[in-house]
Amino acid sequence: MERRTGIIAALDTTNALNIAREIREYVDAFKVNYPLVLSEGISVVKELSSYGPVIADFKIADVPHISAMIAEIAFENGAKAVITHGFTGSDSVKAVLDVASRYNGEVYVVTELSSAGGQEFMTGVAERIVEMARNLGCHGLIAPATRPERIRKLRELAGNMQILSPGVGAQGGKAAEAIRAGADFVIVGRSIYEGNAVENARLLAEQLKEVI
Ligand code: O7E
Repeated sequence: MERRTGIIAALDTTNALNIAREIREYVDAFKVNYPLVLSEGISVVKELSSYGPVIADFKIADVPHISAMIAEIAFENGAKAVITHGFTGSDSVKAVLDVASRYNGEVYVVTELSSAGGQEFMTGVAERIVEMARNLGCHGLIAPATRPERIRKLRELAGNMQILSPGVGAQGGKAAEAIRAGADFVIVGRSIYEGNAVENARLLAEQLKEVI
């Protein structure tokens, strides 16, 4: 993912297209999650692509042939990247990567969720997930802005992979701190789209200029 502002907008809102059009100068990509795609349909991925690269966050976590089918649908609808879980094991992640390579697309692997529950099981295997993702040639990782010390640790193991970090603002994480800990991008939802999205995105981009 090419970095300019370091911000990826998580558009978990029904007003996504309008917001994307208004904030595109302040963000590097848009992330599309289930609340949006299940209410608007898959065509929203293509529509959003006209405003910037789209990361299809379909949290792929299935057996390889189904994981591949999900990735195929994301890429054939214009996604630039997909997010897959890593706990599925290497066969499913590899199936997603094989599809991505046909589209020149990118694959980001979830390490541990930014929520408190992410520590119950996922923290215990996150390092192994990073190692698997790196060995397979994945493009990047998702790691929690709510726990910068974990970003720092996972960064050491990540090699050239990029780190995308959610959990900023509404979940308590701090954008600049996540970047300083080793994240390449922050993923930000409510702190942008709730209230004045343009002003929120502009201020965040301004703030991140110092650390990018
Ligand atoms: O808290 P917000 O409003 O800034 O939204 C955060 C977004 O990042 C939301 O779309 C959520 O699904 C996503 N996210 C996390 O919040 N935490 C994680 O650990 C991982 C993700 C994510 O995008 O990865 C896919 C599972």
